[in-house]
Amino acid sequence: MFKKILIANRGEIAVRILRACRELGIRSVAVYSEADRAAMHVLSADEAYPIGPALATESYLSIPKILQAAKLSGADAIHPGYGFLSENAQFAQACADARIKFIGPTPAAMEKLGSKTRARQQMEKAGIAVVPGSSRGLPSKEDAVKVAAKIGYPVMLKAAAGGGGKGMRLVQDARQLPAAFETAQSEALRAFGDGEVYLEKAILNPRHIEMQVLADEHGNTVYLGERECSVQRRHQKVLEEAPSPQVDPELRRRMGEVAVRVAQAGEYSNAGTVEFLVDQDRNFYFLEVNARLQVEHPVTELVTGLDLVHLQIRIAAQEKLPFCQEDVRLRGHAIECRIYAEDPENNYFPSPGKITLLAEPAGPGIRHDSGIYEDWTVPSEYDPLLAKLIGYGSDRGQAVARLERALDEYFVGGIKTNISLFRRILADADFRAGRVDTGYLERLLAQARSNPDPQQASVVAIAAGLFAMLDSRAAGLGNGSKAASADDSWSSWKRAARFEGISRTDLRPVAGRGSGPSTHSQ
Ligand code: MV4
Repeated sequence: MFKKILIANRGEIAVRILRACRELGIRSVAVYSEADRAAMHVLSADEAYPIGPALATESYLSIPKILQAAKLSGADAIHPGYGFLSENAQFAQACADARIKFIGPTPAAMEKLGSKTRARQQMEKAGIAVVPGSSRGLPSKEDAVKVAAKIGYPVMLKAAAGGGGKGMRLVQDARQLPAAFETAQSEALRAFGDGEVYLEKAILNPRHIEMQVLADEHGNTVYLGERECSVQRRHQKVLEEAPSPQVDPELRRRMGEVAVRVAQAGEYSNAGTVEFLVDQDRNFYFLEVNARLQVEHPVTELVTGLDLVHLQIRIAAQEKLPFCQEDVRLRGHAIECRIYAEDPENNYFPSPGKITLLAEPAGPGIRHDSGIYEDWTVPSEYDPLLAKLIGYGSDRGQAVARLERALDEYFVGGIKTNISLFRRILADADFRAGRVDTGYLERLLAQARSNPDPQQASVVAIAAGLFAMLDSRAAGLGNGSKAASADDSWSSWKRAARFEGISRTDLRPVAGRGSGPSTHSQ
């Protein structure tokens, strides 16, 4: 087993991986940019090394800087997390050259699956259903028009080097195609340094369902069930759940078996995700492989009872999978809310800044994977994901109820967050019925725009009144206690206000205030 692992990442995922290292008795090494000196992952690691300026290309994305920190610290393995260098085959190769184990698939597998046209060719050879389309780069717009006529409109123009919707274009008819081809090609060249584009038939209102796979370095591959990821906006996932309310055991088995064949065709090892598009008739098509641990991995952990990061580390240490497919059992239901520093009032624009107040949810069936703490300043340089709130229950209804309860306990002060969005989603009839596709969230938000919350103005007025009262109480004027007995529906505002008032005046929130220390020990 490894003695020391360097985590080439930041934020909540770095903290998640550090915890796994601690549990396995492995020393952990954090790396940090100038913007992250005081970040949570730096505070919780055994050791931490600075790797340069805030700009990611000069720190978290710099292969030489990361490898230098690995050598200085004597780490024998690197966990890349997600994003940054996690799917960079060159980085995986550079680790191998430096005799440091990269915790992930081999550079060859990453290369094979990194190009979408290459991946499609592999899968076609293995007899796996891909979305109908071309599996080679299109040399010219004339070729594109020819191929599109054969596939039938509407079509999707995609960059071979793209992924996650970047460089993708929906084309309705032949007249639009030449111009779309030109822009897609130059965009792809600029964004990925590779202008290769190809065509797929467009699947309308698809659902995005992905299958978790795990493969050891001895040829054993299993699937761990699916995640429903359709609740997203502009290719940013917002909420994910396992299992998908739209997948029955038979469909799960078929998708799982295809996902295992995809992994085997790609000579894949370690943890990976096979993405599918599912159409309105429940046909599913292979889309791409995400060759990394994903943000939403906790929902799979909760319904399988497995620790994916432990397993990644054990696989990288050449251990065999400690179970087989028949041993994998799904139990209960888990839903993850991605908590972002974003302003719901300003089109969910990033909202970094200092966290002046933080009340974190806990309790039965709640997992909170976070990379933040009170008084820390969320830097503006990186993805604004703050934390993930995951609710687990014996069924979907209980998972939803626990999440709603936890959202009421949750308060982040000083910055804007998207927490309110989850109250809306969890209360929505379509969501509760499991009727979600990739257009779901845009529809919900459009509905909210044309139909704003009539209580919003009252919430603002009540909050302003409350804070004014608490301020006067803190200053020793008047009696603010009456303010706290407003309508029940503002309970989290009341709690936050009370909390803030108490911390400001340094009183303790216990009964028998002023009568000496409490004798309770639980
Ligand atoms: C598609 C598609 C429809 N037809 N491909 C977007 C992200 C990338 N991984 C693939 N994406 C799509 N590919 C064909 N042939 C629709 C999408 C798509 C989508 C996919 C997954 C999750 C959200 C999405 C939102 C819009 C479009």
